Amino acid sequence: MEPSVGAVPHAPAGSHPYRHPAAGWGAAKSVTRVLLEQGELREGTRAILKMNHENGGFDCPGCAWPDSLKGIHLDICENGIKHVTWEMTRKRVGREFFAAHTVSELEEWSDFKLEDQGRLTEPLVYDAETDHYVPIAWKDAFELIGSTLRGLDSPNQAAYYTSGRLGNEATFLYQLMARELGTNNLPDCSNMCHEASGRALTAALGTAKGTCDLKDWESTDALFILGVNAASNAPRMLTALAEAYRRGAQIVHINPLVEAAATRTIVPHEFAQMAMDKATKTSTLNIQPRIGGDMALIRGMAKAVLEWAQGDPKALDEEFIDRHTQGYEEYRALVEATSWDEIERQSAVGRQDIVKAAQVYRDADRSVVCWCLGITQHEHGVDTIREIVNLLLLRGNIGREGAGPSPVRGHSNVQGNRTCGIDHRPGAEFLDRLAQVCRIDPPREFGLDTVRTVQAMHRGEVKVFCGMGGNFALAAPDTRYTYEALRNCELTFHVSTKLNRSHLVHGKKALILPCLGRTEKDHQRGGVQQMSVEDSMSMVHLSLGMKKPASPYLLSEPAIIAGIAKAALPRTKTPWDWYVQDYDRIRDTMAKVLEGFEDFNRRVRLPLGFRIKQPARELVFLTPSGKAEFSTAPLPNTVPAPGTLLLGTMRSHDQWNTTIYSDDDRYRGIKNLRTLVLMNKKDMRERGIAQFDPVDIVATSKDGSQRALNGFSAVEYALPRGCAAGYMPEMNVLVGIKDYSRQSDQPLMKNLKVTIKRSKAGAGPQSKTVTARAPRASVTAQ
Ligand SMILES: Nc1nc2c(c(=O)[nH]1)N[C@H]1C(S)=C(S)[C@@H](COP(=O)(O)OP(=O)(O)OC[C@H]3O[C@@H](n4cnc5c(=O)[nH]c(N)nc54)[C@H](O)[C@@H]3O)O[C@H]1N2
Ligand SMILES: Nc1nc2c(c(=O)[nH]1)N[C@H]1C(S)=C(S)[C@@H](COP(=O)(O)OP(=O)(O)OC[C@H]3O[C@@H](n4cnc5c(=O)[nH]c(N)nc54)[C@H](O)[C@@H]3O)O[C@H]1N2
Ligand SMILES: [Mo]
Repeated sequence: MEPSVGAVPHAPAGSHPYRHPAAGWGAAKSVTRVLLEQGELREGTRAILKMNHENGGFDCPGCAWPDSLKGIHLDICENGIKHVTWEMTRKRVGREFFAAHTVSELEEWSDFKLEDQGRLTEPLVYDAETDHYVPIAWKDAFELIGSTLRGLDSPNQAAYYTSGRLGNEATFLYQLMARELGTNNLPDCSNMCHEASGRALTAALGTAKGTCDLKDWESTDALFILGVNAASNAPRMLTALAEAYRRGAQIVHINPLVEAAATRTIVPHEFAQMAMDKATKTSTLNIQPRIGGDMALIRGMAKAVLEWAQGDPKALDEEFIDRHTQGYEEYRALVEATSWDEIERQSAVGRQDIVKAAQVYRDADRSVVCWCLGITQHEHGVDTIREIVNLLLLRGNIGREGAGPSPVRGHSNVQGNRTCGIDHRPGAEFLDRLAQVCRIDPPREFGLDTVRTVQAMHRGEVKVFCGMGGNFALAAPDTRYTYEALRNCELTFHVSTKLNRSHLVHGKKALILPCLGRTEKDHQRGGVQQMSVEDSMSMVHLSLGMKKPASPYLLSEPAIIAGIAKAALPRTKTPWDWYVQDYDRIRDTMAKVLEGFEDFNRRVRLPLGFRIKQPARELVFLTPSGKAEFSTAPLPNTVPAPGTLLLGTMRSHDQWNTTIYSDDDRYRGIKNLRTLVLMNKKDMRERGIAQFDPVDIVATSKDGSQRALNGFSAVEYALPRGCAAGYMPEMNVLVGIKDYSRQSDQPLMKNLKVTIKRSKAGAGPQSKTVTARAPRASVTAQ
């Protein structure tokens, strides 16, 4: 096969069906390779043994899946280990490196190579004259930020982004700083992942989060898993799926792609099984809707249940519906009025298969529905999640053990970030308590989310951008537009562990502020500090770093926030240094401000931490009607127009968001290729495209504007007709800035309307216009 495109030399690209179970030997091999490459075989292994432990260890920053309740000693997975090892690397990127390379030169480097230079070691400032980053003292860095912020006409000219790994205590200080400064401009990565879940669940149940915990997963009769690639992105879920299967529970996967977690697995911590290569099934039924067809599919399941209920009242939980819900009759009428033809057309799933899934649902006493980005990153994400809740309500699958909605979050503390105040649309009650306890006067008008921050920077209305973790330039939609927006800023600064693209796509002034990672010891005057995090199932627990910091000049995130706040707020009312000396003090304040955090310091030290109460779990619905509310949204039209395809962007197995570990995607059988587009065989044939042919992908935005990627390789894949898929962040160039959902404001990262054509001769995969990891070079906006 021809070598794939890319700025770095590539081995031949390949695509072969993956025939092995998820996890197991492939995972072990991949982990060993990363440990060796990062020079961390001994220390890395030691640290990994301490990860996710009840007492002591640090919380794995790899995903937001909860820790085992059963004291499993190795509650870890391949991708968690890779993620931690990436942070613990022995490699360092110090001042000599920055002296040797200009920023313009680094811009040509791949994202892999940038991060692979190792951990950042000291604060750096951009010197425009020489085009180099040069060392700067912490004090001077804070003063540069402080003076720029003080010089703004309005606090709303700055935006404070959070990527979801920031611990709860740092999060609280961060939002306090923004609000004491006078802005709610707190865009976060949630704006790109689960905003739809929060909005839908709040409207339906009065609670922005899922109601399930691991015990519910362990006792349910049926699990419905929608739009998540668990084997790669929440691998510890594999254990829960295998256990459910062994128990005899039904497991239904709903995904246009049959992902590895929808087949079988070797349970990650069961080494004896691994030695014998013994796999457990993780699915009892797989259904492949067309991209965006989930709402119709769920509506079909509800229709089947309501039809059965006519002869068998037990198909519904009428008592639950009467006592706890609002709007049932309207919903029933709507479902009756939705024809099977329409449901089949919109979901691209036959009635028989929908009925099969509905049967599983009807026959289960208790059902859990889990979802992730395959459901949220759509125009109608909120409506789809509300339809999921409708289905759950029909059989009283909320507020009892083994049942409920269970979104799986992304970043390890993205849920905690929201709980602790990162919200551009804060509630009045929260602001009132913040004002009272912290004696500040927080602004009441809503702030900017991710998309609106990019737009405001582009218009010059936001002049200062702070990235608290993450890699905004690559993670945000519309890469070219986002780059222009960041470059338009007066000042951009990032609190980071590793060098990434966002440091190179900078404002007139720019800073890189290196911080401690979660694996590292955080020494403050009051001793070694711990940070708390909240997982997808609302469990809050402490995380204790154990490694010597990568450099003596690193500061903790709370210390950096305090440094900025003191410089920007000369008359601050907040005792920043006092908080940083001892994080218990931050927690004591949080206990007074945040609902559910009473007695925080004591409860967070319990062996498994504590669970934040979910009122909906107790059948208390904080909705206008005081009941769980059915929704009655019409089915959207999701059928692609003739000649067009729906394209979803997603992660490969060997990547962590914008961090790419290799060009392989093991479970999908892809080797050495990221600039690809997965297509149905017939869709390829219809367009005269053969396996690995170079293709041009043109996305048409809501406003009619077009964006293109050229010379990507078409790869045949078993997805429904009319669908295509490829990787983020390379494909973010295709997502127009105005392509966000009017329901959730989330960019439509799973729902691009594209045409795909064979590239003209000469624009093949070797074409210099396409590089694997420098999307800027590959944009040809039309
Ligand atoms: N190793 C690793 N772990 C991670 C991450 C990582 O990058 N690497 N990222 C973390 C983050 S921040 C997040 S938010 C999560 C993301 O976790 P996922 O949600 O699993 O992320 P994606 O890779 O975007 O995959 C989305 C899945 O949705 C499916 N899908 C696409 N469109 C549709 C649709 O219309 N309907 C349905 N039913 N399915 C659809 C795709 O086939 C794919 O299986 O993972 C977290 N964990
Ligand atoms: N097309 C498309 N785009 C997407 C998505 C998609 O599915 N499709 N998914 C979206 C989603 S769900 C998300 S969450 C975003 C991800 O967006 P981000 O969260 O912004 O990106 P990451 O790649 O997770 O950030 C990696 C960087 O975080 C820094 N970092 C790592 N550890 C730490 C730490 O402990 N502290 C600090 N301060 N910094 C640290 C490192 O410098 C590293 O380079 O991307 C979004 N973009
Ligand atoms: Mo995410």
